Amino acid sequence: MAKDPVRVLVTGAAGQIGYALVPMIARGVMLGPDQPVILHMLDIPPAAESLNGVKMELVDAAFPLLKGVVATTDVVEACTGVNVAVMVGGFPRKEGMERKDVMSKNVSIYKSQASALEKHAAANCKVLVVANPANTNALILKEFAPSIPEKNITCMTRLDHNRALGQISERLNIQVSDVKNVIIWGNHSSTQYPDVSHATVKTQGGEKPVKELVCDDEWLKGEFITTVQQRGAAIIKARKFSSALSAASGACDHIRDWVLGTPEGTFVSMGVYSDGSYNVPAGLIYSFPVTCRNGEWTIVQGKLVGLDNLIDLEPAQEISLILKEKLG
Ligand code: NAX
Repeated sequence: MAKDPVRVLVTGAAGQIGYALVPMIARGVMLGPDQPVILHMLDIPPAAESLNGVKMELVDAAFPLLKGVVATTDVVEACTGVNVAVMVGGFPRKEGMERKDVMSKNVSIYKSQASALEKHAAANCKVLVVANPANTNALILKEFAPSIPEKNITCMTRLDHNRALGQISERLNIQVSDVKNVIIWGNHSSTQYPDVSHATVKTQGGEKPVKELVCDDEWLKGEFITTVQQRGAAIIKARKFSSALSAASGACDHIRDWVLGTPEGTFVSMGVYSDGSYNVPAGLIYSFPVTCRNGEWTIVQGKLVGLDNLIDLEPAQEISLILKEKLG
């Protein structure tokens, strides 16, 4: 029997990532090849015409799994009944802007979207924040949607995770699908810590540690880390636009693994609400290694090797400052 459609919200759907992401969702890349979907696309009024163009293209693509499209600039209409929300829209940091100014703009955006989700989304809606600063935006959303369970609000570090897998596969000249269990710790920013201490490569006889195969600690502790941390800037330099197809693909991977589960023996990186694991203060949205089963993520314990300065309090400090300013 055909499954009931799942409603997936993409905010900022007329933007670059949105344009790459919506066809992936409509093709079943996010929720599986037998899962019908109804796309809800939200953008702001200046982008309404462009958003309508995206809707027209979705119609023209005749995706068999796509059972409906809502394209709107009304946040309530966009959020009504959604089971999955991918928050890509936000105010981008422009030249000369302080981080604090961007945050302030995003507080207003995330406040209204959080309350619309809280009031109108389906019960147990899963939220993925992609828009930067992703960890902090997720925390703002959580702050303004207190009735959404904290386990349902996450942010994306899967692109960084996938970038780390890609770098290892290039270095060893092997298939990326044979590499697993890298970890992105912390923030989706240049302060993140990509870690291969537990990463392995599938070999004919079983599995081998990445560290043993790479056999170059200097590279693993140096160039590998900075390449992953600064990959976004390298893409902008090369393409003149920021990462879009890889970000869209990372968002699909994040939701797919969360909803459908991680393969046995594999963990992935997700920005999730800290329960105090690894001494990361409870309540921060922080990227940890997680496994997923039955639609729930669990932080994998005991994976910290030789890292002392893991905790990056930037989002916590930012949000308290901004909330203080906003709420008095
Ligand atoms: P674009 O500027 O192409 O698109 C953003 C879209 O959001 C625009 O269409 C804009 O009109 C819309 N928007 C603005 N305010 C909105 C609001 N209040 N409600 C709904 N829509 C709104 O940016 P794009 O390249 O698509 O990137 C989107 C976000 O993803 C940015 O914040 C970017 O920094 C972030 N990224 C996050 C990544 C991650 O790994 N977490 C990686 C890629 C990307 O840089």
